[in-house]
Amino acid sequence: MLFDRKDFSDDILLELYRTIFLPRLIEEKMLVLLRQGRISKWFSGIGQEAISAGVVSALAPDEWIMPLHRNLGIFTGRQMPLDKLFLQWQGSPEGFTKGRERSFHFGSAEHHICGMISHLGPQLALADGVALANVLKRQPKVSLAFTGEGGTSEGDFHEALNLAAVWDLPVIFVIENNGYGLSTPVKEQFRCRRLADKGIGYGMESVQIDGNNILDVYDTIRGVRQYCIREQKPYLVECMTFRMRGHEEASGTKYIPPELFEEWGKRDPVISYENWLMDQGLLNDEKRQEIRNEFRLIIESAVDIHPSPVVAVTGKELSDIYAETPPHDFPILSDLPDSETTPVKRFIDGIREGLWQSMETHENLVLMGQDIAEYGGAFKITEGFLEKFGRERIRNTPLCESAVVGAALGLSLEGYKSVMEMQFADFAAVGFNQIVNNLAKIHYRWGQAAQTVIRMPTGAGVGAGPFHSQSNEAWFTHVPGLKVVYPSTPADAKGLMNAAIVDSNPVLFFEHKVLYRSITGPLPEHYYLIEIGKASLVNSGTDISIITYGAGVHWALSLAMQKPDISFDILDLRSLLPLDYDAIRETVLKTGKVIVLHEDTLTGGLGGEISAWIGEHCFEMLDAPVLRCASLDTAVPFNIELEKNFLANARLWKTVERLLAY
Ligand SMILES: Cc1ncc(C[n+]2csc(CCOP(=O)(O)OP(=O)(O)O)c2C)c(N)n1
Repeated sequence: MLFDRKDFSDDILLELYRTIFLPRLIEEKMLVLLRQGRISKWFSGIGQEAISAGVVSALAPDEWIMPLHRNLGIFTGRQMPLDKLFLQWQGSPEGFTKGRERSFHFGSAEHHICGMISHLGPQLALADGVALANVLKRQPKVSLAFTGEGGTSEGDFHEALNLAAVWDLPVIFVIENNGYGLSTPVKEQFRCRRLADKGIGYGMESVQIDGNNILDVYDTIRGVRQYCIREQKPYLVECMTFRMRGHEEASGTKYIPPELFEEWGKRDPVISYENWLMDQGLLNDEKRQEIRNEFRLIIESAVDIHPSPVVAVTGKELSDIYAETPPHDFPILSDLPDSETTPVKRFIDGIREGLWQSMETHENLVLMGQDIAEYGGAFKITEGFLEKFGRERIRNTPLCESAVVGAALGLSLEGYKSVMEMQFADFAAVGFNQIVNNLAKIHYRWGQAAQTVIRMPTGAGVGAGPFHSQSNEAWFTHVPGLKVVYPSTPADAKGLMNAAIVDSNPVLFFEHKVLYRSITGPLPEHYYLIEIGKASLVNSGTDISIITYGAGVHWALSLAMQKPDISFDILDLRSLLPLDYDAIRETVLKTGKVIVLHEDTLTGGLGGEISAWIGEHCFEMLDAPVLRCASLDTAVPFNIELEKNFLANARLWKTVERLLAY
């Protein structure tokens, strides 16, 4: 292997040796602990250490890195305390994740390392978000994300690279091409000659280098970093390397021809570099032994700290789901606005005013979405925003929902808030993984807040067919870590939008398209919040309770108008996660007869959950079974008559009659 020292000082060359050597020694220890049963799983990076060591040495310590499962050298290179790392790998409550996450699935804001989720590709777009924050702050910094060659087949790879190119983001994407994705060889993974060539397709500079040569990696990343900062552009680096052990320790290596181990064994990144340093007279046996002894001592003393024998279940599990929102003194609107003195506006105006005033209130708020800038968004909600707030904060996106949600999380790592507009709630399906696995779980996993709002124009009633009409809120109310709000009045839309933006957690904001221009109501002019998790009683009565949200509120109110002889207690939930159980209990207590009404389809809808809760907690208060009134268990049909028949409203009166008969 040829090493070119360029103008690197002796000190740098020796420091690089320490950076590549420590993870090798730790891994050797881990293999012993694995055999002893002290750890249960290990993904080895032996043979690939030059990449992590070179990368971490080339970046500034406060530049975010998104490592994967073979990047131990990133964690040690950022000086994470070894004792805590060992506790983490043993699943100890004293590790970085309180025993909640696996070996490398964690990060630390202090070390500017963002922990991976198992799905690999999604991490790439987080680097886009961090890079965007760096651009907005005018900070001369890069972010860097890793992927294996297997991960480059994921759509997330394409989305993240394309977004970085289109937005001119200073991100370094590093592919570790180690020949196999689990057992899948490269010839079954892709057809291009070199993965680096993919850069051309994105309009991005790229290079393929020897990933086993630490000086090549270090020098390349240093140069690429300067390029990205100078040109404000991304860069793709493909590092050729080889995985010397199984995918993980239990999975073996039978599928790899033995001669490959022999061939790559001669190119071992640690030993090759060590030998070169010896040849250069920078290292000798004595010095090498000295470093080895020093590291062994550190490793042994870290291993000696045994995890608490019993995983203490602290009772904090549920309370760690959400990040705490910092205290603030923004006005909270708790009473319904006075309809005499407050200007009456449309539902859509509530959303728009909320966004507008939030943009004025929070300088660190960015809006992102398809066609939201000049065009003003599919529903014209952000019309005029570009002129007022500028192109940096009002960002048109390419068609890439997954990458934009990922970028939102990346922005949040750097303290930015964001609102992403899903053009239609239906399209959240292609950003689903980022929402339910990355945004939702990050705080519980390693204590990182994800402050972002995703706007979800939802619902049927306009003959838009199966993919522009769905009610998919129940996809998300099932996911711990998310908040889900669903206003039905202009005032609630504004207050909940403002509250969602202030909140330190990921909030899905459902806005019913039919309500946009059909519903009006008093809309206070000032900036205010409405507390998330609080329902609103919109009609007080004694015969029957209708617990509902969104369009359901208006169906119920309209029925109450048509049937003045029946006394309806109508509860607008407003927040679906968390639910206001006190308000639910109160209405059940009042009437003893309950319908849960929603536009979402019946099976698996939120109505099932609420009915079950009432059954469990309010059984003695009931005079009849809780009935659910929901849409048909079909896709949303296009034809208007079919759609009317599909919607829950078609069966609301029948359901009321049935309940009254008890
Ligand atoms: C979305 C997804 N599909 C499948 C897997 C299972 N899996 C975990 S690692 C891996 C191989 C990844 O290969 P590569 O990206 O080349 O990285 P390497 O493990 O070689 O470092 C697979 C298939 C996964 N974690 N996530």
